[in-house]
Amino acid sequence: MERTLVILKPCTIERGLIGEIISRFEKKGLILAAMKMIWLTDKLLSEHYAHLKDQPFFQRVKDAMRVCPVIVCCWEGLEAIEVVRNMAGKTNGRLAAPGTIRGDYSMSVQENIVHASDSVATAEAEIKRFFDEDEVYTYTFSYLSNLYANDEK
Ligand code: IDP
Ligand code: MG
Repeated sequence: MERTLVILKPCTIERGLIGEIISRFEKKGLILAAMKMIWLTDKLLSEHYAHLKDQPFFQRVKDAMRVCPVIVCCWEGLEAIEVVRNMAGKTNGRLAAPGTIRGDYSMSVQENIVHASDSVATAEAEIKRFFDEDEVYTYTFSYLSNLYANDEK
């Protein structure tokens, strides 16, 4: 099983879409391993978006993530990182395919509803960045046999 980090961005909180977005991950069959609401700091965001530090929109993107508290969550499942990235869709909401989260809820490159880890290495680093070890739970679901075949688990 893999774990991946998702952030519901301020645009999602302010538009009242928390339940709808969380519900998509639940319905897909991902298991919630951790979740909390936090007000991000510029320092944490500089780390999180370090790959954008030379972009003209770096500060603007960080500021947009601090408009209000966000919800960070960790979802678990087989190949969860790729599954969640595919569910999120392309960065630009206008180009994201209908049926994806960004494709269904976003008209913007910046205000694009969710952050989702993009590789095994980033998922591991991002989960550590936002959660203490004892905030990420391991537990078994009785309905796991309905989600996966025996040889998939
Ligand atoms: P991703 O979120 O699809 O992984 P990244 O390239 O990692 O995309 O960029 C992180 C975030 O920075 C995006 O989700 C978006 O909010 C913002 N961003 C990326 N490119 C642009 C841009 O060209 N203009 C404004 N904001 C951008
Ligand atoms: Mg990214």
